[in-house]
Amino acid sequence: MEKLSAKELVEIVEGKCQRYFGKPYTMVSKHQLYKAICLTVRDILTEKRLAFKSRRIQQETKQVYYMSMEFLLGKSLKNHLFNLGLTKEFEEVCKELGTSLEEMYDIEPDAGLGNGGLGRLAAAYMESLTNLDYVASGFSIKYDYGIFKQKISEGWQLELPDDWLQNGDVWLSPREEDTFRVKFGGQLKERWEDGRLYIDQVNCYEVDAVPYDMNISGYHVGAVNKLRLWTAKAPNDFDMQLFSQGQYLKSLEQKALAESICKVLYPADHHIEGKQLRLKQQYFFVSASIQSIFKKHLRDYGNLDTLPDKVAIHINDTHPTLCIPEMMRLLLDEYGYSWEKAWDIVTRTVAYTNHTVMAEALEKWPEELFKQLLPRIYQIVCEINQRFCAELWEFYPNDWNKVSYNAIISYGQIKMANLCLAASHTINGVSALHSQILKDDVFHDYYKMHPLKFTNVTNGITYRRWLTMSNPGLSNYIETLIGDGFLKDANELKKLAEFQAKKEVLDKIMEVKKANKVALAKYIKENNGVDVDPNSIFDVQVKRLHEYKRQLLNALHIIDLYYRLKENPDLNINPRTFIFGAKAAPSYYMAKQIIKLIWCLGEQINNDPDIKGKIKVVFLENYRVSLAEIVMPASDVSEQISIAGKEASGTGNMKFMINGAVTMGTMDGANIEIFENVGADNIFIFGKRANEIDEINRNGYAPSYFYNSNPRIKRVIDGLREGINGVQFNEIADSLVNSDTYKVLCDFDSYCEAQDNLDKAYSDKYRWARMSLMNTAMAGFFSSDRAVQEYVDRIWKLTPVDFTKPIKEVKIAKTVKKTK
Ligand code: 26W
Repeated sequence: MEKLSAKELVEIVEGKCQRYFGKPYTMVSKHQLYKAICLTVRDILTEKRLAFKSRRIQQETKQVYYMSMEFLLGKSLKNHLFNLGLTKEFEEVCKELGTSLEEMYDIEPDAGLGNGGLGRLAAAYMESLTNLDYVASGFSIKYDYGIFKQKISEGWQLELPDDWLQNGDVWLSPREEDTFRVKFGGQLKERWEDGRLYIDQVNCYEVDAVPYDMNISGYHVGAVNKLRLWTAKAPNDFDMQLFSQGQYLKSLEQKALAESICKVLYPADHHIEGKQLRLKQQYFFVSASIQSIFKKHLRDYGNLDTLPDKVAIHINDTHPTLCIPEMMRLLLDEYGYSWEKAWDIVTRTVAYTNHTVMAEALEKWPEELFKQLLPRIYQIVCEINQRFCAELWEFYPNDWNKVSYNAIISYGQIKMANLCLAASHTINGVSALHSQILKDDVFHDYYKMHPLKFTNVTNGITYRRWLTMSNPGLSNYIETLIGDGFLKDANELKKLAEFQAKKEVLDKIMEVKKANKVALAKYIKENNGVDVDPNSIFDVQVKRLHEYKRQLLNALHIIDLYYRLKENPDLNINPRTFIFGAKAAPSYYMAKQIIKLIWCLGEQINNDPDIKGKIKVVFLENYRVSLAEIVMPASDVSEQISIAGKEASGTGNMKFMINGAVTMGTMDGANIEIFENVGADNIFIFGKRANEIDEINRNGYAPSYFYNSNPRIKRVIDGLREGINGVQFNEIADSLVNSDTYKVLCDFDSYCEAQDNLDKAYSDKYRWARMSLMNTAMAGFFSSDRAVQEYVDRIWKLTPVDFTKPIKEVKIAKTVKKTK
């Protein structure tokens, strides 16, 4: 496909304005212009995708379906243009049309269809699969409202709806012809016909799943993949009969009930609520997805026997687990397979990634609720469970505890992770440590039965977005040093290490960092009204708020430092700006208290003349992908301070690293691999190791000991009780002294010491710049292209589409021009 010139593109955009808004481009609003531009890009991508599809069909390429409740895409326009190599052309287009590309980028809302790491990872993997010419489709829900917008009012978090479809729907193309029906509730009726048993679900209520497709682009490649988002619709918009009888409201009820399914993304991570609506969401999207996968496979290959050879289905955490019994249901009930044959197909097709070891996040459903909502699926899960328990019993004879602990159904609960283990050919964790913990602890019993099923794939990030697009200053400079090879292969960043002793390079790196800090300082001034000094250390912790991530440890260190400065205003430290960003799950009381504490710290410290502006504290509202794109390039210090053993991987840590921030971290998740890549000289490690935490837990932990024996800890906790900015934080103080589940007090001294070391390192300008450079240089391993290749090799066994093979001319070529 030849590249369109700016002139041709202008014509197409003009055509879109006329067609969609009935006006010449000179008269449309900026929002309409934005839409016309996006629609143009969408058409270019769709044309490419169809050409890619023809190759896939001709080559009968195996493909992966990535099932995930969350895809945290962020903004798309900039990304697509970058990937297509059309940024310059569209800059010209915008100029011609009397606007700027930046202005267009600003209009686009973040597609916030995710909470945090798991959702962002799903988006990254779709993009990397595309970068590598693999065929992949993502499946999820088209939520009307994504992750809530966070407002901070006097330090308290408020949640506002995120109406992302307002300007975000331009990327979505409805595909009504691919609608599937999903059934809930009712009763089961058995029917024998032609010597075969059929199960009918009667008196159920039915919902139509209508797909909307989004293009996923890759960097300078021929591939374009798709993300399919399902929306729920009542089969009949409203019941005419009821309406005629005068029951107006009732006639609309069905519609409202159906549409409630995709209304909103659940905003809690690491804590399940067991709500019926969430179970409905899960079944809704996997049922539609599996039906769609089967239909396509039958169209392409004629029967489902070959499914495992041509299709890999990936379960992103347990949320899409129901695709296992749904596949069984279709194979048994619709396609007449025997149980054994159906199970063989399913178990050779599905694989599962675990993303958390937090017990409260491992999904369980009350058996009664499950049975009523999904009667046939329940039957099938019971059968899977029986067979699974028989296998457990054989391996652990007479060990009732082990059998019931590992069973899929026990004590009135259905445990999704255990169902995933039973059916998946491969199970992986997301960092070396996490995968080890799965084997040693969380899934230990099952691991002993099937050790070969377990593997590790350390997470990765879309480094072009985080480095080249978000930090053009650094990326362009890197290009002058090592060429542009790193844009295709992140490992080439290693070549930067050669320059670690070159002062002029280090000067330039720090100059770029400074410019990025000035930009962030401007953002902070505009949004928080706080003046921060771009010459101070920008020390940043941005991630979901959770006690295990220990934002509280960071806050306690700041309080301690503040008291030290009050005692001695001439304390010799580098000025520091502590920056936080974090959304709390709306029902997570303690998390909201911690946000309030951080906010109060800011109020008190930023307005205290005694400390001469040496430290400042800023809480950034509404942390999201597009804000991360401003924060990462401007950070000096990356706070990755979770209690060891609890952060499965972390991916923010990788984004900071590639932007040259130095990690202050525990030996947890992927921090360990960052440490291994960057070396001990270029990272600050502190705190108990995972095995030490285990030992402390075994021996019993008494946080009051630290309070009573450590005067600094005592002073800080007493300070919480006395009040920060006039607000007392007794509940936080109590929880620290009485339980301290996440061992904040135990790691406090070690953290403070590491912070002092960091301060010293920063005083040596070139030492710090070298550390920063080495972090960027060694970050290549954390590319999601590498991670996806590992999934392909170890789990999905895909081959890329071959672009060197000739292809028959595709009919749809040149549609872009025709539809202007
Ligand atoms: C409410 C149910 C629930 C439970 C868990 C919702 C969401 C989750 C996710 C598994 C939480 C999550 O995002 N985990 C993060 O996954 C990232 C990608 O692998 C890791 O880098 C993070 O360490 C992990 O916390």
